[in-house]
Amino acid sequence: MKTVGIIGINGRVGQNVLSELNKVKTPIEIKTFGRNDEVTPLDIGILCTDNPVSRELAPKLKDRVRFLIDMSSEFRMDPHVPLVIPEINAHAITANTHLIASPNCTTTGLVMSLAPLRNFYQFKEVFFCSYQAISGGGKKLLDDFHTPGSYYEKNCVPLIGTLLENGHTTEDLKGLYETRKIMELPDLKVYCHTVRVAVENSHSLAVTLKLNAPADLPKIKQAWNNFPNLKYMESVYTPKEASGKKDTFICRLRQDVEDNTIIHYFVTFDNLLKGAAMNGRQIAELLLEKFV
Ligand code: 2RA
Repeated sequence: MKTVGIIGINGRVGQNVLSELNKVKTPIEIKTFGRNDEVTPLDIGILCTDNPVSRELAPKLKDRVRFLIDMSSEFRMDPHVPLVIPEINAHAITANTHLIASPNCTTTGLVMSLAPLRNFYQFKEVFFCSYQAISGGGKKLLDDFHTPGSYYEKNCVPLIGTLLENGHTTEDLKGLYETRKIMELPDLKVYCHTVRVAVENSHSLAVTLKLNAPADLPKIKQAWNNFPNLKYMESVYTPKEASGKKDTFICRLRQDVEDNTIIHYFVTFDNLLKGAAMNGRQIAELLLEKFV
């Protein structure tokens, strides 16, 4: 029996990955480990730990775990580690791959909307402003949010992650660098502004995209609807509806009033599912199908 292990089962990401792994159709034995437990040999290991723990554990697991999927941001920008969304760049994993990174949730929503259009257009520039749910900040932020008088109550806070000396935050820059890596467009101009909003679950993005040619709206909608786990909605669709669903939803597509090569649209998706645990499960399924 093929073995898939979760390392870091006691955290929220570990628990979410466990419920996702229970959906895998291929027969697998699921093993679970706390971050300090001795990990037994595995075909696939999923590290559901934060950056310092992933940094420490990944090298130690090399000899015992054939493929290691890391859910933290620790290795995402390592040029030797593929950063994978199976619908977009499954080809980045080969039989020789050992470590695979799963992307930031906000980046995931953006690239899911871009990938189906790359067959028809070149992207000149993309701008997004995020509306990120409290659940993306983990249990601590959720507890804070539910405490009366929380700063996040009835509020939106334009600072996620760490504020850097250049004025950007680590979350803003994930949107830039991870998008370039996943899309394999190292020069793509991505302008990001990330904001935490008083929404319990599901992230959203308002996106403006400049193409190399006039936008054909029906063709764009069709490309989105033909893409796996992505749906264009003709009516307004919000995080409330997206929560608990596997799909990434797009609505409000429109052409710019002055430049027909620019489109604007809104994306919403469950940050804990496609933005995290579901993507981890999909990477594991890809490995089971092709290499294990
Ligand atoms: C957030 N993108 O929403 C992050 C999750 N790691 O805070």
